[in-house]
Amino acid sequence: MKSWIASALACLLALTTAAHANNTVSFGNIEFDGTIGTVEVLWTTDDVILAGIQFELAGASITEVGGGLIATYDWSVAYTEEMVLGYAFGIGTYIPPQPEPTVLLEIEFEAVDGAELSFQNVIFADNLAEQVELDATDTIIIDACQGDLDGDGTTNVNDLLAVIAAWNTEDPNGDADGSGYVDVADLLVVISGWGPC
Ligand SMILES: [Ca+2]
Ligand SMILES: [Ca+2]
Repeated sequence: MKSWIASALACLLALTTAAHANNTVSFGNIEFDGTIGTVEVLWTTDDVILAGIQFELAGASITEVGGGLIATYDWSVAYTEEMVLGYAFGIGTYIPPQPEPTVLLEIEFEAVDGAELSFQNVIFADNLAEQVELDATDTIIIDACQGDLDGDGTTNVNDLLAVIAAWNTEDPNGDADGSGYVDVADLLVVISGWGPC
């Protein structure tokens, strides 16, 4: 009897873990000038039909919310400095599954340089008004001087060379996005941050 329960629990756990892996809330592109910025919130799911969202953004004060799928599907949106609330107002406005990470909405914010953004108290509901199991553990460090690897206050060819010198290694001197590895993503960070800051 006990082993039956154990295997049933193990099976349930496996199913739950799979469900977590399917549905993800994460950060996309970010722009930040030292005091104000914009960040994309991405949504990925294989099978959830989304009807409502609620979450808090830690690390910044929200000043505006819009764009993305919630604009495309004409959702009702409300927000405070900390929290975003959005919901479909009619059956035809549910957001269908998004197998690839897709911009759910964009947040304009005020924050201090170097702050870490994260999601808190994330509640996503499907078309049956049931809470969706999801992974919202992504975090992002906001950096007013993106790509400035040598810290001289400007992102230029020296930073590009730092990436190339550390290519395909774990050398932090070339790791512009802080991923722990130096690859094409770091090149893109340097290029997008090009210029004085
Ligand atoms: Ca530099
Ligand atoms: Ca990297």
